[in-house]
Amino acid sequence: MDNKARSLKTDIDTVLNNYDYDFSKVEITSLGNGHINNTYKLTTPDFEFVLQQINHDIFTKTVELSSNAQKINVHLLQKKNSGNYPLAVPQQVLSKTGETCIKIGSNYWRLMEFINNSYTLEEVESPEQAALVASAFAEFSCALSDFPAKDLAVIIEDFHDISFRMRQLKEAVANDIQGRLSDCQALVNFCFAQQSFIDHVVDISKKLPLHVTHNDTKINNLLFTTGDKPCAVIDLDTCMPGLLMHDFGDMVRTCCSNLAEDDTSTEKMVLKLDIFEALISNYQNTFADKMTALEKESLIVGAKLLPFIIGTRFLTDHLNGDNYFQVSRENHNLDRAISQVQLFTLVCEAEPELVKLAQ
Ligand code: ADP
Ligand code: GN1
Ligand code: MG
Repeated sequence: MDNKARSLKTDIDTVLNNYDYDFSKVEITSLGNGHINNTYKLTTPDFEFVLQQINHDIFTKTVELSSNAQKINVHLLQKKNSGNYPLAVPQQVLSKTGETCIKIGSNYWRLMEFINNSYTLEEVESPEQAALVASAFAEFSCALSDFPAKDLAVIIEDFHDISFRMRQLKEAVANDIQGRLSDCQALVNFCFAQQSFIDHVVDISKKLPLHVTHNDTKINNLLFTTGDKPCAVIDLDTCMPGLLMHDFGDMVRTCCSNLAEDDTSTEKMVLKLDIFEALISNYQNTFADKMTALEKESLIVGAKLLPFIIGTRFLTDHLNGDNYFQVSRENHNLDRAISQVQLFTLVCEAEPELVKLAQ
């Protein structure tokens, strides 16, 4: 064990002393491909848990974050118990003093129930699977349609506000603190040239109703079980009042490309139209009359917006020196930005076909 691993083990032991379970024999392994938090699986002879170190630099309202998740879980569990929510609701485990999240030194941690026999996928393989994915995320928002949105703390202000994200990009470009601008000037110019699309997003956003949305519906925030069936929505960190087009758009972003988010062979990127059709028809059908005509129309705007907005966020982070998203290689955020902007371009080009598939 190196020093880093030893220090992590010591921290985790201290964290676990706060819980009423026997962790004397515990195996710790890393979990998932999240870009923000550090997540571990804990296995004891009797139980399995998920332990998460919440990134406090990004989630500055850490206590509110776990308290939001608690409120949502209580609501979803009631729905489930009355037969109105088909998925599992992974519970946060309360500490000995009843807390949903605990602070050790300067770090925040929480313990969660591990859903048995579950795993995540990074890619959707068939339209049938895409249909299940869309229904699962739609069931999640539908079950929260009578949740009082004002009871949720806003964890990250202006999270999907494209004007805010463009201002952040403009600032990063003006400062160019890492001297990286010259390598990505063309991409920056491309982003700023999308003003008419941005204006359209701003205009339609004002006319759409707020829902409690997940705001990070990438495919690996869904747990699957035997037979690749979705069994739980996870990663509730950014659940806030928001727009359905954002949740739908992030599903398209992570299900409809044949390439991973950070794949550098962007010339080989194609949009999987059969997957798109399965996503949109099942998302709309699950909402049924809970979705307005304008919301239905907005889903295609969301399909363009999410690759674009996340592409600009990766580009901003690249210019700022990779402070936000975890990176594992040089230019990782730039690679992600190039790939997401390419996906945005493909979705825009395919728009006439997407509109037909949405009918
Ligand atoms: P991040 O915010 O870093 O994306 P997540 O909450 O998505 O963190 O968790 C990271 C990974 O941990 C997930 O992709 C999944 O593999 C696993 N995971 C999280 N919660 C659970 C759970 N309750 N049961 C089983 N696995 C889980
Ligand atoms: C982050 O935490 P994770 O990896 O599920 C990010 C999302 C991005 C995503 C891109 C709080 O999600 O907004 O879409 O990376 N989460 C936050 O993969 O910024
Ligand atoms: Mg996640």
